[in-house]
Amino acid sequence: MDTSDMITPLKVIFAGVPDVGKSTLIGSLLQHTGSVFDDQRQSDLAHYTDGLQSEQAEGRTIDVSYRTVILPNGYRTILIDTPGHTELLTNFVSGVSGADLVLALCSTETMYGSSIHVRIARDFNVPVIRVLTKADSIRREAATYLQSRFAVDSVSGTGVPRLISFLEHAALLQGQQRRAYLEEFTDG
Ligand SMILES: Nc1nc2c(ncn2[C@@H]2O[C@H](COP(=O)(O)OP(=O)(O)OP(=O)(O)O)[C@@H](O)[C@H]2O)c(=O)[nH]1
Ligand SMILES: [Mg+2]
Repeated sequence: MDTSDMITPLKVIFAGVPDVGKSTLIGSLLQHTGSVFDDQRQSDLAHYTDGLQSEQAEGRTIDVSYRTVILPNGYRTILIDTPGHTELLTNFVSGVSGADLVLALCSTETMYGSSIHVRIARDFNVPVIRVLTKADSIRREAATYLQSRFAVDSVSGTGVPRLISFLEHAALLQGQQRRAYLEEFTDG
């Protein structure tokens, strides 16, 4: 039996400026949790959520999209991809309401560029946790400098299992316990 049947799934929204790696990280999480069948595997990790022809041609997310993942501990999480481009910010707003958690992605290229998304998330009273992407190419100190709780390289998979463990723990908690756990990791 799916142990998450009686539990509200953890809803995680991925936020950040264009090209920071939101769609690619979701693709990496899908692959690392065994959520894709062999005949569905994509060579470009972003294509699991960027399904539209125009999204793949332009290499950018347009539609908010949702992917349900059964985590290794049997609990369920819903990963929500959003567009980074500011002209599509209304799509981000529609996704953030009702989310348990915002993962605010940053990289050494973008620095604090996702602050507009962070501000919106705070307006909706959703906990925000910073994740450094493209982390293989930088020194460990940069993660500290950028105040990110997690550092991943979605392409090589570095740091992704640790992020999955964190999501597993959050997903098995409910209500206020889940909220309190997430707030422990919240930045500032
Ligand atoms: N090496 C490396 N490349 C990455 C990583 N994350 C993303 N990329 C690359 O960065 C580019 C942009 O990644 P996307 O996942 O499409 O970025 P996005 O944040 O979804 O962009 P928008 O949908 O336009 O907002 C792609 O070429 C990815 O392969 C990473 O962790 N490591
Ligand atoms: Mg994208």
